[in-house]
Amino acid sequence: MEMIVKNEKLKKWVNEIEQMCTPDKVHWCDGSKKEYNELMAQAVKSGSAVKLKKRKNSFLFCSHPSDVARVENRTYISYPSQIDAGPTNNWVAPDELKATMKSLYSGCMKGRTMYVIPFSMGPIDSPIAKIGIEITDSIYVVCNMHIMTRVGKKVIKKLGKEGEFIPCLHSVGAPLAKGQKDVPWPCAPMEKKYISHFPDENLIWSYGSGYGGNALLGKKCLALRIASAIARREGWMAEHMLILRLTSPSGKQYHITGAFPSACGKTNLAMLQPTIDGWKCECVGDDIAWMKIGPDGRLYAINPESGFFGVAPGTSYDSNPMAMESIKENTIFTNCALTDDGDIWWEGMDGSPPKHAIDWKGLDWPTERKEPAANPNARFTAPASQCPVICPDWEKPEGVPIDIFVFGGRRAGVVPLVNEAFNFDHGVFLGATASSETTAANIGAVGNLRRDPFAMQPFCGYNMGDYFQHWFDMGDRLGDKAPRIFYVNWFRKSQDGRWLWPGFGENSRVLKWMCERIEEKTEAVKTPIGLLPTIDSLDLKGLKIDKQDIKALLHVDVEAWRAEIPDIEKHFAQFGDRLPERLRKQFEALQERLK
Ligand code: SAT
Ligand code: MN
Repeated sequence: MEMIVKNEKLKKWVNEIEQMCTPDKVHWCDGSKKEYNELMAQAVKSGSAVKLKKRKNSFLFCSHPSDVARVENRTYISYPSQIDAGPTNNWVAPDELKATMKSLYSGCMKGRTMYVIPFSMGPIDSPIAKIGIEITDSIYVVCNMHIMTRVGKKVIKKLGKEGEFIPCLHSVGAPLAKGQKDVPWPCAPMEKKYISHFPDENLIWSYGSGYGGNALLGKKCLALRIASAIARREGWMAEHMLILRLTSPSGKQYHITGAFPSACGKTNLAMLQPTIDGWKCECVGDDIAWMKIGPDGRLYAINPESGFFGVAPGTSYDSNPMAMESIKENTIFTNCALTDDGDIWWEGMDGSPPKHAIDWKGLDWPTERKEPAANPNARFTAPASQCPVICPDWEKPEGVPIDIFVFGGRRAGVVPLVNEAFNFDHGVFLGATASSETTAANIGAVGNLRRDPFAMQPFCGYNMGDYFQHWFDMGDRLGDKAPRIFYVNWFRKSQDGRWLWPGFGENSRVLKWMCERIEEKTEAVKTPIGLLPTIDSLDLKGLKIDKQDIKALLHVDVEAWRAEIPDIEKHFAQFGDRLPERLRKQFEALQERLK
């Protein structure tokens, strides 16, 4: 395969990296099916992947047990001064971090092939799209990038002679000595892993991990951490949000974006199948939204990705039929179990568990210790185009106009099912104080409560206090065309630990209420924390739910909210004088209302 590259800057950079990493070979990715098939065949031959007998053109990879999720404590935002990274990011000065990483990168691709992946985040012709070049020594990364982004010749063509690109360097950090046999999932030990960002230079350096957001650098590294910093400079938004289109029975379209932490059901919500008559939902994106103000003054969103990197466990025809349909073929599975007939399986899939399987660690399952067959952060990588409810406009270069922002998290208590902000400033306060119980998407303890502002805590590429201010600035520019803001919690539990709300398709009832709110067709009650639905204003037709449970879902427990105050205080205090005055005012107003 020959690809003509005219961009001198790109050639120079690739050359420099080759000198530093000393791979055996360099391969420029053309993005073709042929390339994908050849690389997969190689991965199968070497023992890194298994071709699934039961699923067309689909493969299973299982990682090293130490490399199963994003590593937030090894993720760095590197500016010359620490204050610009802010209190929520790990920081090392650029010179020092680069020196450390250069010594790791030196000779790190020995015995391997270096792949150069030209990719576009966003439809190639979109004015919102950006070009990245990922250099990696992992076939798994190349194949995933083929699905998650637009890759290859068309990107090189678009880049042309003078085009700008974001350089993304990745290595698994496991050079091979002469004659040394490779392992199925090469990676470096934890203390040598670095996921580093240099936002002043639009530069990403990742070392030592082959998993998900640590290695597929278009995703969290470029489309969120670097893009959020660019977006602030240029006056747009890069958010950790799903994008969906809801169409009412009368044919009116509403576009909704929703920010939820990793593994809190964004993919399920993005592919929701409404249970209420006449409403239709279509998916535009399930993880990231890039939004710019259009010529008409409204906010337009594109999905910069072209695939889904979804959490597998819990995904079933019951919970997310559209995801199940999306992964029928041409899908990469990671850390799922392998059944004896050559398919994948995970906890929470439809039907009864297999009698026997090979678990994600490669062992016979079930095990005596009753461990799960699939890792809790097991994933599927599937082309978005395979989703039966993908929105016909999902690749529209100018994006879709946003009507509603939804924030949320996983909270067993306190936070009601839904709550509307009094106004944009109050909405920014809701986003800035969003909280959630932690999940398996990050290496660390699961189930701890943490503040995850705008679901961007692990993904904001600059000082979070400045990011809050950027939200106010965008709101000011949007004025009365700003999307309305709501906060949801699908995860509230009863005293005896039962989910109060059925979730999934039934969430359409809550979205419908939001649409009726913006049409001024339905009522809300004013509470100290925001505007809540009256019991009768939620459409509960055909839903078997106890009146008491609905009451509990919509209950605002003033005592419990007062108890949140010290935690919000502590959360805000960390931003010092970078905390916008307008947020402080919102906080004071909340305390006043709770008195
Ligand atoms: O591993 S990823 O960062 O891509 C997935 C997630 O945490 O949302
Ligand atoms: Mn995510």
